Amino acid sequence: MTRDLPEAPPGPGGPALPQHRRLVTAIPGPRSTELLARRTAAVPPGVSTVLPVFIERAGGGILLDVDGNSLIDFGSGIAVTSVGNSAPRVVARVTDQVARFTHTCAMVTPYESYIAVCEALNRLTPGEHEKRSMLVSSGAEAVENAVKIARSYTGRPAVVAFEHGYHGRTLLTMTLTAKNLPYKHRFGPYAPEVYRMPMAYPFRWPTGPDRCAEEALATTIEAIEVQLGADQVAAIVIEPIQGEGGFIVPAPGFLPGLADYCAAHGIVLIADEIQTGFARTGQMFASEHEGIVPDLVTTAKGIAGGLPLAGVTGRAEIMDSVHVGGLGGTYGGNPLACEAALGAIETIEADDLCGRARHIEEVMLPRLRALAARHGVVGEVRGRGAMLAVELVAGPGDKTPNPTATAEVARRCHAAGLLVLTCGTYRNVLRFLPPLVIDDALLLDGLDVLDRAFEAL
Ligand code: PLZ
Repeated sequence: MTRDLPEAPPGPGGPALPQHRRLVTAIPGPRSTELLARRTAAVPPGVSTVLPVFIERAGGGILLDVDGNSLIDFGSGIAVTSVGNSAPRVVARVTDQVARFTHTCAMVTPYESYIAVCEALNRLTPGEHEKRSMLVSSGAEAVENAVKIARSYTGRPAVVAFEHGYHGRTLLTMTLTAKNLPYKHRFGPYAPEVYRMPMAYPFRWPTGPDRCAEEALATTIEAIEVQLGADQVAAIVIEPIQGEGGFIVPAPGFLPGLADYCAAHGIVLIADEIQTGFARTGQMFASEHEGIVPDLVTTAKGIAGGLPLAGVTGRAEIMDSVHVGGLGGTYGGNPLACEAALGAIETIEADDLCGRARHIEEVMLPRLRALAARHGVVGEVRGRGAMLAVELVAGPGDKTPNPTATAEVARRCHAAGLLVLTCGTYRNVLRFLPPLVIDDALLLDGLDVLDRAFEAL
C-alpha cells in the first residue's frame, strides 16, 4: 500500500501499559463483579465466560481490568492477538481506515486492501502453485466456504473429519466438530454427509505412539474405501494441530499420508489453520512442520490482530471452479479488518514473530517438562512454538483424564493473575497461547504462577 500512514502509537495498548502482573483486588474485583451481575441480566448463560474480569485495556502480554488488576495473558483471546493487543501497526492502519470509509461491501464496490490481503495469503500459505483467496468474517464461515468450494469442484457430497476436531459452531461446522458438550448438545439434527475418522493421537493410541500414524491412516483409508467410496469424498478436513480438542499434534507421518491419499483420489485436502496459522507454531503455518501442501487452507484468528477476518486460500483451479456470485457475504473482507490484517502480517514478518514463537517454545518447554517430572498428574507435555499444553491424568501409569485437577490449576492461576485456558475432549488439557510479543520476564513470571498452582494441588 502506498498511502502515508499516521504515526504508530508508542507501544502496545497505547502509551505505557506496564508489563507487570499486579493484583490490587481479589479476582474478579468489585467493578467486574458489578458488571457480571449486569451481564447475567442481559446475556443468556449459553454465551459463557472463562474468567469474568472485564477488560479496560490490553497490550503486550498484559490484560488490564476495570479494577486496575494487570493479568498475564496466556490465552491471546484464543490464539487471536498473536501480534499483541492494539499492536501499533494494526492501530495505525485501522485508525486511518475508519476515518476514510468503514464499509462498501466488497461484492458491491471493491477496495485495494481486500486484494492486498488475498495476495499476502496466496504468498504465505504453503505451496508455490497458483492460488486464490476469498475473505469472510469468522473461522466457521471460512470452513463452511472451504467445504462448499470442495463440493462444487469435485461434484461429490461426503466430507471426512476427525475425532477431537473442532471447526466452529454453525450447523455444518458444528457437525464437523467432534465434541457433544458444549458444542452440539440438543442442536441437532446435524448436516448430512459428514463422516468421522480416528485421530492419530499418540498419547492415547491403544497400541502406543509408534504405531499410531500408520494404524490411524490405515483405519481411515479402509473406512473411506469400504463405507463411503473414495470417489464420493469431496474433502478431508483436518487441523494440522488440533486446538479445542486438546492441542493434539498428530503422530508424524499421518498428515503426509492423508495428503498423499487425497492427491491419489482427487479428494480436496482442507487444512484448518484457523488456530495454528500466522506464526503461532513457529512456522507461518503448521502444515509446514511436516511439509504438507494442502489444497485449501482456512485462516482466521491471528490473521488480523483481533479484528474479525477469515479466509479460504487454495489452488486456483479449485477456487475458480465456483460459479460467478456463488461466494460472498455482506461483511466478508471488511475494510477495517483488511487493514488490520495488513498491519498484523507486516508485524509478523518485520518482527520475525515465527522466531519469537520458537523462542517462547524454548523458554516454556523445559519448564513444562520439569513440571511434568515433579507432578504425576501431568501425563504429557506437547505442542509447537507458542501453542503448548499439558494433559492432566489421574497419575503415573494411569491415563484416566483428570478434568478436576485441570480446573483447579486453572482456577488458582486465574486467582493469582495468570489467564490460562483449558481444552480437550475430556476437559483435561491446560493450554498456553501467549501473545508472540510477550516479554520474557512476563513469560517466566507466568510459569512461576503455574508452578505454584500445581504445588497447591
Ligand atoms: N477452526 C481450528 O480453533 C475457533 C472456539 C471458541 P470462529 N476456536 C475457538 C468457542 O468456544 O467458540 C476455531 C478453531 C478452528 C474453526 C474455528 C472457528 O472459528 O472464528 O470461532 O468461527
